[in-house]
Amino acid sequence: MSAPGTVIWLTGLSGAGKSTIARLLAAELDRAGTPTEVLDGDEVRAALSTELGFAKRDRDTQVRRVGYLAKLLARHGVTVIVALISPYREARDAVRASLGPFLEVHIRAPLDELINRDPKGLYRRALAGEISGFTGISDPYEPPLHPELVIDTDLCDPDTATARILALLQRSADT
Ligand code: GGZ
Repeated sequence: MSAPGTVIWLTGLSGAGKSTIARLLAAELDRAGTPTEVLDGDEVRAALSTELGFAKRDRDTQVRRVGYLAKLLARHGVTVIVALISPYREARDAVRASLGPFLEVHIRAPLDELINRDPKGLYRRALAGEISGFTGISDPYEPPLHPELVIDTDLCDPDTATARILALLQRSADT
């Protein structure tokens, strides 16, 4: 289904759907017998990056750490799904350059929609000034210039998004 060691890097704003899609995608790959691991920003922060905040330098460190973990897993043939805001293009591109097969997928939705969804109340708090440096509100997000795929989660449901990434994986394994 996918070339061994492929890294699927889901980037996008908080609440866009990265974690949901990562879990669904992992379940599909598991079902197909593909060794798969998910590296989710929240979880990696809790396990390995508790000292990091959200300044650019810290976010870049987080991206580098996750990229390194992905590299270790990928070189043993694991398909790695990363779900990370990873807001800075240069950091993402540096990770891409350090890895083998790499599929960058921009998971996006309009900011109004994200503010409406707001399952954790983070946008409300950011807009109220209670969280500083919140990506998309008071901190930048640099969209990928040449992603392998863009998914608009206001226009398609998580199952459709997952199917589109699986199709991308299949195409990239065939080339
Ligand atoms: C962005 C923040 C912030 C700020 C806390 N900016 O969607 P979530 O809530 O559950 O996951 C987000 C997580 C960001 O972790 P990442 O490691 O993916 O970010 S990065 O790649 O930029 O290092 C979000 C929550 O933490 N969160 N404060 N200021 N998101």
